Amino acid sequence: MSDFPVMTNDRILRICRGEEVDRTPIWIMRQAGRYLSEFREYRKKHEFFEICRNPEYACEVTMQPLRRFDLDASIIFSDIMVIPQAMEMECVMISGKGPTFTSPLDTPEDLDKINLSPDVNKVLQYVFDAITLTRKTIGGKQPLFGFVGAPWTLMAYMVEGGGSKTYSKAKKWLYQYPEASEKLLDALTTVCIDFLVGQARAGAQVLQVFESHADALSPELFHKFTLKLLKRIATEVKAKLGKDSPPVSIFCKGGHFMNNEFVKSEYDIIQVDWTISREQILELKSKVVQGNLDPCQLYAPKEEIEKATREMLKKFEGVRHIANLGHGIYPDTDPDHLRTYIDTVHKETQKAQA
Ligand code: 1CP
Repeated sequence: MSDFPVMTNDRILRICRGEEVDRTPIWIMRQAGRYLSEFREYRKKHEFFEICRNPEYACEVTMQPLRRFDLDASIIFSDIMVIPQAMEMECVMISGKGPTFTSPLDTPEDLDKINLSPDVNKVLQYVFDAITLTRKTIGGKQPLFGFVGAPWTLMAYMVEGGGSKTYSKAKKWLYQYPEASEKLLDALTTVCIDFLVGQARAGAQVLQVFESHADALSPELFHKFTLKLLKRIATEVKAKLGKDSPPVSIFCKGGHFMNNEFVKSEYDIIQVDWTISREQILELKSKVVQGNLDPCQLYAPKEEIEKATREMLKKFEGVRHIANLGHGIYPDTDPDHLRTYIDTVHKETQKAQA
């Protein structure tokens, strides 16, 4: 790892170590993507998963938002679906629909048709190569995030076959086939751990776990099926990496009752969505808290974005804060409105030079 460029912007890493920073750092979930014309142009030439699998393409697309905006982090261009693909489930990206599985899991017998323990270092090596190349290309100007989809979120897609409003098919598994569900979730957890460890070894400097469908779960289901697995991910990743472990971040979308559980965990960063109150944020204060402007706020006129940004910053006063949105940026967002958000965070939080 020693031949990586020296970091010239390490605000996020400093915040995670509890050190002072000159201004609140900011990055954006889904900062590379369809709201950028250069990304849409690139996608005309290359299929989505072809970009993920080719380290040079993935690097190029990761760099696109960094060239436009004054961001404090990058996130490797990939998708959470690379894990189900590694488990030998076919998943294709359908325009206007999103990731789609050709043969979703229907009954527990279908678990025999997939590979529950893939050799991550072999089948996902392309992600590690993309991370190493991208970290070198960024040249120390921003730290690089690696990520995984959390086990429940991955299971939800593998059973539903794609996005869903209710996740009722996947929840049906939890109620009807609890043992098979646990078997699948446990296998996914092991893959998540190996994959995050590999990403850190390849050069990822922060790791984020996306539990994007936490909001489908009741507190009972959350406690029964996923909390212990999410905690295991942070604990085992850190145990395997030892003192070199990067900070690890957890995002349970829509899960306030879940956030408090991570105060007593190995996670360093808790990402929150826009529905959380100042009081709830303060309960997470012993951790770094990341978030949380509503991505729809970026549809408002620029003056209103500036005002909402100042209000958001106030909610995080006294907390170690990494600014972000409360969920990924939407494809029809005007990039200039995102610039207003980023620049306002920097301007409002810049400390006077000593
Ligand atoms: O800069 C970046 O963040 C880009 C890298 C990235 C990441 C971190 C992509 C590219 N996807 C993700 C994570 C991801 N993928 C999550 C977790 C974060 C979140 O909650 O938003 C999830 C749930 C997915 C699944 C996914 N992939 C969806 C949602 C499907 C649904 O209906 O629930 C979609 C639409 C995708 C496709 C996708 N992934 C990434 C991009 C740029 C796109 C657009 C597709 C395209 O270019 O055709």
